Amino acid sequence: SQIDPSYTPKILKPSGPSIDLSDEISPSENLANVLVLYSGGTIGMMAHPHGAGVYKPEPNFLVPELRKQPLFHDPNFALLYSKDEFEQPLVLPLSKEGKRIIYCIYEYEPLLDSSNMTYDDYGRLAADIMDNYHKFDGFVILHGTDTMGYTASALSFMLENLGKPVILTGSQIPIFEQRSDGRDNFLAALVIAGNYSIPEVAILFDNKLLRGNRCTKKDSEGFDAFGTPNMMPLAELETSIQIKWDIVFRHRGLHKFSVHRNMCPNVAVLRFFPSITKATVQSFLHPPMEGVVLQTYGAGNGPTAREDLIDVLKEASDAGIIIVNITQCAKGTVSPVYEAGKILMDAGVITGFDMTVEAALMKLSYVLSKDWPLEKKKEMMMLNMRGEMTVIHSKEEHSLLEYSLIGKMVETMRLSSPEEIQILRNAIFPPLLCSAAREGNNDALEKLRSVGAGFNMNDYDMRTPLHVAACEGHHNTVKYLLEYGAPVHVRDRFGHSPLDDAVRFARFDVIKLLMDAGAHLRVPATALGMHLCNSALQESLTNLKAWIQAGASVNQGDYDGRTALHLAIAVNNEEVAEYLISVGADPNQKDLFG
Ligand code: ASN
Repeated sequence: SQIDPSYTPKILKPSGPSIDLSDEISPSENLANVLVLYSGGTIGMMAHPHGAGVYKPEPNFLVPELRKQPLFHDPNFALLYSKDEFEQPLVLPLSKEGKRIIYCIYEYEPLLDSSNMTYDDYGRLAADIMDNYHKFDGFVILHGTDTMGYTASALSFMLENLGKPVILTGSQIPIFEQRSDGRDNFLAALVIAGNYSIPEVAILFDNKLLRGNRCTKKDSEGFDAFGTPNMMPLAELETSIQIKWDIVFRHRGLHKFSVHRNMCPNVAVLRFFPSITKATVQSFLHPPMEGVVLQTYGAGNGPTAREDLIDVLKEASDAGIIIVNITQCAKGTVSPVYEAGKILMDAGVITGFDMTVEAALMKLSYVLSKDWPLEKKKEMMMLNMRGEMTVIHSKEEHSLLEYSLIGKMVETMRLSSPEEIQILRNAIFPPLLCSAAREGNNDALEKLRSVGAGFNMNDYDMRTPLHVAACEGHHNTVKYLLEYGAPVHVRDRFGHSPLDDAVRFARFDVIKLLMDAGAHLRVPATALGMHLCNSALQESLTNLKAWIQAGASVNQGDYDGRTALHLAIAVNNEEVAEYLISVGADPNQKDLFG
C-alpha cells in the first residue's frame, strides 16, 4: 500500500551531538557541514561469532570507532565546540585545500541490510533530508550496496528541485576490517558533499562519483561495484578531483526544494525471453498492476511473430497500464530501428530510452503516484526528468570553437588537447559570465551558455554570475540564470550566497526570486542579530526590510540579547521602531541585562 502522506519519520537516534550547527558555525568558504544518514549496509557490519559468522549491522558501533580514527576525526578542532566528547561533532582533519568538514551522523534504528529497504525507508530518508535541508551544505547516506541503485534512483525523483549534494556510499568490506574499501568511500563521499555544490543524488564508490539514477550494481564482490553503463562518471577521484561540471544535472525553473514521499507500489519488471507464454505475460498485467517495465531484446525489440503477446500488451495499455520498454542489454538504448521495436510502440508500449531497470522502475513508481492524467504520466515517462535518460545535444551547441573569441584564442595559442582547452575555458568563461551578469545582458549569457559555459562557474573570488546579478539587482538576469540551473546555495570566498548579496544591496525583487528558488539565509543567529541592530543603529529602514524579507527573525538579539527595536529606541527613530513593531518586534523582549 502507499505510504500514508501524514507519515512522520521516527526521530532519529543521534549518535553524537545534537548541536544545531547552523547556530554555532558561521558559513564560510573554509567550513562545510555535512549530515550523514546511516541506514545500514556492510560498511557498519560485524561478523557475529554467535550468528554462524555471518555479517549483520551493528548498532552504536560506527560513531565511537570513528572518533578514535585520526583520518575521520580531529579531536583538537572538535574541542572548539564543547569540552564534552559526546557533545562534539565529528570533524575531518584540515584538507589540503584548507577546508574543514564538520559532520553529524544520525544512526537509524534498526540498521538494515539494504535487501530490506522499502519505499517507507526512502520516505524516511527524504523526510530527514527535508527537515535538515537548511542546516547543512550536503548529505551523505551510508547504505548497503545491494539495493543502493534503487534507493538512489528513487531519491533522485522524490527529492524535487534538489539544490544540494546527496551522496550515497557504502562498502564491500566493513569499515573497520583491515582491507576495507569503506574508509576511502566514506571519506570521499564526505569530501564531495562538503566541497562541491553538485545538486544531484549520486553514488560514490571506488573513487568514482556516479549519477544515482544511472547506477547498477555490477559486481557482488569487487570494489568497483557500481557502474553507469550509459554515462561517464560525474567525477573520477584521482590525485585531484575533477568534476565534469558540464554534465552535472540541474533542475530548471524557480522552484524550492520539496519532497514527494508517496511512491506507487504497483509496478513490476517483466523480462521477455524466447517462448515466454501468453499466460505469464497476462498474469503480470492484471490489477492492481499500474505500470510495468518491459525488458526487451537489443534495441527494444519484441517477437513480431507473437501476435498473442502483442495483443495482451495492447489490451493492458488500452486499459491504462503504463508499459515502459527498456533493453536487456547491459548498455545501450531503445530506439525504433527495427520493425520488431515498432510493433511494441504500436501496441502502446512507451520508450524508456537508455534507463537502467532501477531508474525505470523507480521513475514509474514516482510518476504513477502523481495526481496527473494518464497522458501526462506517459509523457513524463518519456521526458528526461533528472538526468536518468541520455539527452542528445546538437553538436553545434557544445562546440567551443563556435564562439569566435575563444576559437581565435585557441588558434593563437595553438592549443590542441582537450585538457588545454578546458583550462582556457575555465580561465575565460568566469569573467565573461560575471561581466555579462553585471550588465544584466541575458543575450551575452545565452551565447556563453550555448558554447558550453556553465552558470556554476566562478571567478577568482568564487563568485558566480548569480552573485553578481543579485548585487546589481538585475531581476531578469537572476530569473534567467535560475531558470538555467544556476546554483542558489553557493558561497563565495567571503562566505556570501547570492541571497546575502541581494540583502546587502537591498534588492527586494531579487530577494523574492531567490527565495522562490529555495534560497535561505545561512547567517548564525547572533551575527544576524548584529546585522539587524546595526541597520537599526544606522537608521536604515531599507536594510532592515531586506533582512526581514529574507527571513531574518525580527526579535533575534545580538551578543547582548539586544534587538533592533532596542537600538531603534536608543537612537530615537520612531519610523524604524514603528516598522519593527509592525513586523512583529516584541516591545517587552529583554536583553541579557534585563
Ligand atoms: N548485503 C549488503 C547490503 O546491501 C551488501 C553491502 O553493503 N556490501 O546491505
